[in-house]
Amino acid sequence: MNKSKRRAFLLRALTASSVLLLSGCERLSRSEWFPRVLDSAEKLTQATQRLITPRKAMAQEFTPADLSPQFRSNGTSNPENPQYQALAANNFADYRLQVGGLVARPMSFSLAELRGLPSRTQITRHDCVEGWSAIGKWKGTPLSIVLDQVQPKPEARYVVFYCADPMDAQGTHYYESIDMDDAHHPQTILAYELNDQILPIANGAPIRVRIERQLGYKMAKYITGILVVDSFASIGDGKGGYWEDQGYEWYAGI
Ligand SMILES: Nc1nc2c(c(=O)[nH]1)N[C@H]1C(S)=C(S)[C@@H](COP(=O)(O)O)O[C@H]1N2
Ligand SMILES: [Mo]
Repeated sequence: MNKSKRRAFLLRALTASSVLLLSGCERLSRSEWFPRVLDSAEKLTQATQRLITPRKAMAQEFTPADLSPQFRSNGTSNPENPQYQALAANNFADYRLQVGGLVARPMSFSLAELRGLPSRTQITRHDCVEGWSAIGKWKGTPLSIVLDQVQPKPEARYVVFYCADPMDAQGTHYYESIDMDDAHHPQTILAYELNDQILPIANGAPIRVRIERQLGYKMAKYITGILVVDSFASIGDGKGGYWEDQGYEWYAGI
């Protein structure tokens, strides 16, 4: 595209998105949460990204030739939690993933039950804010399949992941949250395999989530429970995740 064509294109795109924003505003202004959304520049970034990249767009997938020689571990590499250690000692045979909150049918899943559900395999690149990336092959149960089973209620807005690893002496555990759009994204999976092997402890055994259109810290490892909520204001310090409570952005889109 030459310069003037590109400019015309950008102008058209801007006009189109302003129209979208306006019609969005009309709808939003009638809902209570609009003022809260507007006060955050981050939410605007999120809204802009959604205009530019369709909400359902897939993250890039790679081929086996692209795999990193090793998928490193970051953050917790082995939770200092006696209950977790007891489960690990028994190869997670007694592990149960609790799924509850604003759902019609709270359920718990053993590893065998999760593995028995339809699975998805994907080779994707993981980007950590600390400045490293790695390409890995993940296999797991799409979160949407688990959600279909528990049936979120109409007021459900977020999915919160609780983790086994304590982060401080007070016993604050790692946690994360995503919205229902990301929860239903086809590449959002509850992974139990990495590079054709059972998910190693260093990478979040027995279950860690992959959210391929966001940064590494969103991808909670050592998941013990999933809670469907309409707000995360009363969880932790209320920012939606362990790192968010320390100042990271809740929406870490890439
Ligand atoms: N429970 C838990 N999940 C976590 C972390 C953690 O410390 N604890 N670290 C996060 C960060 S910052 C990154 S980059 C990835 C690292 O995943 P990996 O150990 O498989 O490389 O996990 C994320 N999920
Ligand atoms: Mo990270």
